[in-house]
Order: sequence, then C-alpha cells, then structure tokens
Amino acid sequence: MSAGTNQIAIGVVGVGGMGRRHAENLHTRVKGVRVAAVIDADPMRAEEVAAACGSARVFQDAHTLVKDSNVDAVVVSSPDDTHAELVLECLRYEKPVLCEKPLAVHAAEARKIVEAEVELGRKMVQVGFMRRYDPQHLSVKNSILDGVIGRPVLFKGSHRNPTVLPAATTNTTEFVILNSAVHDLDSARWLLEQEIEEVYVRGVNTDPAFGNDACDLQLIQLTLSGGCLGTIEVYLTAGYGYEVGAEVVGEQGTVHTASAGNAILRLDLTRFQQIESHWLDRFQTAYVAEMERWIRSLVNGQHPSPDAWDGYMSLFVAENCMDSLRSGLPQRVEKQERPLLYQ
Ligand code: ISE
Repeated sequence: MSAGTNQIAIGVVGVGGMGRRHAENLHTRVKGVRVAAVIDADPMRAEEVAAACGSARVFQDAHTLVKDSNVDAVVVSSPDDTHAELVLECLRYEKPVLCEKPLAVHAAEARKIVEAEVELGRKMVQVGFMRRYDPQHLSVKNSILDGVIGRPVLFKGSHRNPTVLPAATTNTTEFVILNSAVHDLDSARWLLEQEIEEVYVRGVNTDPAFGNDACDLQLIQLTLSGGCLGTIEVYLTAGYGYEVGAEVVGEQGTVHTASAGNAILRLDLTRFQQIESHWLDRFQTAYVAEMERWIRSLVNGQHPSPDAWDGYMSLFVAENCMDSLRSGLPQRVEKQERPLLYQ
C-alpha cells in the first residue's frame, strides 16, 4: 500500500488502447486501488490519461516507474516486444505485475520469467488472457466442469477481427499467431485442462492490404494430451465485425459460447443482433473482472491466474505453430515439465 493511503498504488506502462482501458477501469471500476503512475511513448497521451485517472504521476522512463517506492504493482500494456524485460524488472523489484498478452515475443524470454518466479519462490505475474473472465467463456467452462456434455472430444475456436492496425509490425503471419492466436491456444488449454501435443497450421492471405502475402487467415489443428482434437480459425481481416467463439463437443453433448450481450432485434421478417467492432467493447466485462481478480490476489495472497506458466505455454505452442506453417507439416510439441511452483 502506498504511504498514507489504504489503496494499492498501480503504475501503468503503456496507455494506448488497451492500457488506457486498464487505467480507466482501475480508476472507475476497481475498488481499493488508485492509478498512481503512468508512462507512454506519447507524452501527451500519458499526460491525458494521468489527468483522467486522478492526477497520476507521469514518468519518462518505465524502469524508474517500476522501481518507484510509491508504486505497489504494475500493469504492462506497452508494445509486445517490451513485455518480457519489463516483467523481469518487476520481478527484480518484487512488484506484482499484470502483463498483457503475449507475455513475450519469444518463448525463451517467457521461460526466463518462469525461472525468475521459481527463483523467487512465488507467483507474481498474471497474464492478460481475459477470456478466462468473460461470462460467456466461463459459462462454457462451468458446463464442462459440471460434466453435462460428457467427456470432451473436440475444441473449436474462432477468432475474427474486422481488420488490424495498418502498422507493418502487426500485419505479419507471426503477429497473427503470437499476438492473436495465443488467446485461442490458451482457451483450449484452459477449457480442456489438457496440453497441446501436436499442431498443424495452414494459412492464406485473403487481403493484399494485409501486407506481403502475410497469412491473415489461419487454421490451426490441435491434438491434445487427453485425446481431444481441436481446430482454431484466426481471421484478422474478417471485415464484418469482431467476433470470438469457443465450442467444446463432448460425448453426450456440446457447449458453445453464447453470443455477446447485444439485444436481438426482429424487424421486417429479419432477426439480427449487432456484433461488436472491437475487442475493447466485446470484452469490457472480462477486463474489469480480470483486474478485480488480480487486485484480490494482491490483497489476499491468492495465486494470480492465468500465470507465467500459461503465458509461457501459449508462446511455446505458438512457436510450434509457426514451425508447422513454415514446413507445411504437422508439428509435435515437445512436452514441457511444469515446475512445482505451477502445479
Ligand atoms: C488484441 O491484442 C487482443 O488481445 C484481442 O483480444 C485480439 O482479438 C486481437 O486479435 C489482438 O490483436
């Protein structure tokens, strides 16, 4: 707790779209915390968000923010290639951290984070796989746990963006997997509680504007450790809207994420429901819930979830997906020994 208050002082590194939403949610929807510090590559944006979140301090250097004694915990929502070093810095100063996915841009970097937590002997990292806090996904998870569909045999994920930012760094085949498909790989692991043993990935370019024949549409086939199969469709230029779904087929039945919250309108012999255009809208409830869970873990010592091992495993499988895409062949995923800390 920062001196003089009973609120947990949070520093937010990166206040672009996602980081700004995290800061706003912490300021307006999460109890027992205050946004004490922000930093962004765009100083004007940092000043704006700081002012909007109760006059937080604006920092010029992320490492200075992390080690500041008036910052109790850190949200890392800066560009993907900054995540690993910032998380390791948080661990060096024993600052709890919620890191946006992906945990790193290479599995080896994420492994270093796992090893640093093992060295510390405690989990201090939560990863931003917010679907685990989405009501529609939780309802699927609970149906599986209740056993109503019988033994799961097939996972089917679909992940469609209308389009992605016109930045060269985002319009690559690797980005589709490392930045987007990691959500679906985590969903498969979480919903089925099984590890992914083999992947087989095909991809096509459906939109020349996506850039350099990059595969904006990819189909990932999975074989999992409990005998389940899986398919994941990731389509980053679907055009019609932002839509994510998961279905688990069991021996007795199937359970699918319900469509999100907008009303179903019937008009002129037509029934329709508005679809979101952006993940910030579709998953707002989940973003608040994941932040509340993180803060609870800081207050009552609960383990953060999903943890650094989940962050590492999603990346390790994602890199195997890249190998399969390059080779055109199925790729066996080498079994990873889960450290005791994560069992
Ligand atoms: C973005 O970073 C997210 O996390 C969204 O949930 C995902 O759907 C999108 O593809 C990512 O780029």
